[in-house]
Amino acid sequence: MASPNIFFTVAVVVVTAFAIPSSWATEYVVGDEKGWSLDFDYQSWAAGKEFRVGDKLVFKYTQGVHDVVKVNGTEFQQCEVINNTVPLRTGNDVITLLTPGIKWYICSVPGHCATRNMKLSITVAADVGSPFSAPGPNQGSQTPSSSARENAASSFRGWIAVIVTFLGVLLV
Ligand SMILES: *[C@@H]1O[C@H](CO)[C@@H](O)[C@H](O)[C@H]1NC(C)=O
Ligand SMILES: *[C@@H]1O[C@H](CO)[C@@H](O)[C@H](O)[C@H]1NC(C)=O
Ligand SMILES: [Cu+2]
Repeated sequence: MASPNIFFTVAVVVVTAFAIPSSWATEYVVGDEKGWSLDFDYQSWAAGKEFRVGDKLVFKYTQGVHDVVKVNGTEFQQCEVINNTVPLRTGNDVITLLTPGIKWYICSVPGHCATRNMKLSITVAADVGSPFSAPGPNQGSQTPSSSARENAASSFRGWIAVIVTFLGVLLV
């Protein structure tokens, strides 16, 4: 008959493996020190980054000067909010990336998107941090740095699992 401690250990390992990736979510300040502002190249800013489900975008700007609206591809192209989405206006708007796919954000102040480049489009990848999740469809196109990050994450989780299992065995 297996000891209840075995089940406890297995439960701890599983919970640990799931909990670690979410604690590694990244918070991106859009535009870094420039924030959400006029004439900044947000496409270049986004180009080298690997956005994942669970990560956060923070739009920083002077309240009342700009806003942030999540739009679709058409609205992004036309720099126009058609969908009467309520803009975010706090000056420190935090958006958690909840689903994978392409996301579009613009400033709805007239001219700011169309002529002053206040438009950001990013691609959010699925969170592949859990050892139990299947490889994402973007697996083949990953940059070396993100692969390295994942490998490091996997081996770190692996070691945590080994240590937790060892402690669990000691308890039995
Ligand atoms: C458009 O608005 C509808 C209803 O308010 C919402 O469900 C949908 O997600 C919006 N689409 C986009 C691209 O924001
Ligand atoms: C974007 O939203 C508008 C308004 O809801 C809609 O008319 C348009 O077809 C949408 N475009 C895409 C690509 O979903
Ligand atoms: Cu603006």
